[in-house]
Amino acid sequence: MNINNKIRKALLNCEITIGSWIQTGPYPAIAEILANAGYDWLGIDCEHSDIDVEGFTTLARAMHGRGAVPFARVRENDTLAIRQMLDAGAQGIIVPLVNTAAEAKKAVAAAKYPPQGIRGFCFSRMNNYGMNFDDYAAKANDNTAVVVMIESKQAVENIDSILEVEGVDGVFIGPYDMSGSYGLTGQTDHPVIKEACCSIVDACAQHGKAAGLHLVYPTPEAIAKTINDGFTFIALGVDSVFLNQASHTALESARQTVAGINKK
Ligand code: 3PY
Ligand code: MG
Repeated sequence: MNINNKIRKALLNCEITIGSWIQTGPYPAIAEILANAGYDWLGIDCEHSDIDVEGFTTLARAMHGRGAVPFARVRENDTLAIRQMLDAGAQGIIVPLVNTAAEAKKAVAAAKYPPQGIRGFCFSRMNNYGMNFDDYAAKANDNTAVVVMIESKQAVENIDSILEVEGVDGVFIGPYDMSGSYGLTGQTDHPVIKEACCSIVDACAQHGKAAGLHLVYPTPEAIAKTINDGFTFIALGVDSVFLNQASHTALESARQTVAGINKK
């Protein structure tokens, strides 16, 4: 295997990588800002946003040459959705709501060319519109990362069989869907959810596969805990959350200062 994709290599070696998440839309400045910040990878969310294939392509172009590897969180576990994102420039896919080994196999098959899978061959952005067809076709399976999302009680129950699927490079926990599936919507710190997350990390360690977590609110304490717990594929924040928090904090501090001046 000759792997050039630094994030797939890190996933297979269970080495820590730090990514972030784009959800606001297909705005190239956001991709440039986050890539320039130095994140190892960026998850472009095509499940919970209006980012379509064209939007993904725009963001992947903005990231090009800036070091951050583009991952697509595809809109669903769908063969065409996965194929189109890979053709557009995704070097990894993050597949939501994978609950069974059969669903994990379907995701891997969509992402890999025959004989390993059923990805269709064609000229696309990824092979420089056909100019690098042979080279890309020969190396793509080794260089395409497949991460499946574990975000339901059913997936937690099936974690061993999901991790046994060849071609699953790692898993990524969606804490919000996970909490919802246990009837604890939004309570991502609830002991039941924490226990589920621990059982996933343990299973990953047993199967030698990478465990990932989306830290939507990446406080220093949460980051330290995530790393100490054994997660290696870590997404920090969401572009919208960064903007929300920084804008609210700045305004709040200005309002307090003005109130202090007016009191005098
Ligand atoms: C979730 O929390 O369900 C997510 O999908 C976050 O990425
Ligand atoms: Mg989710």
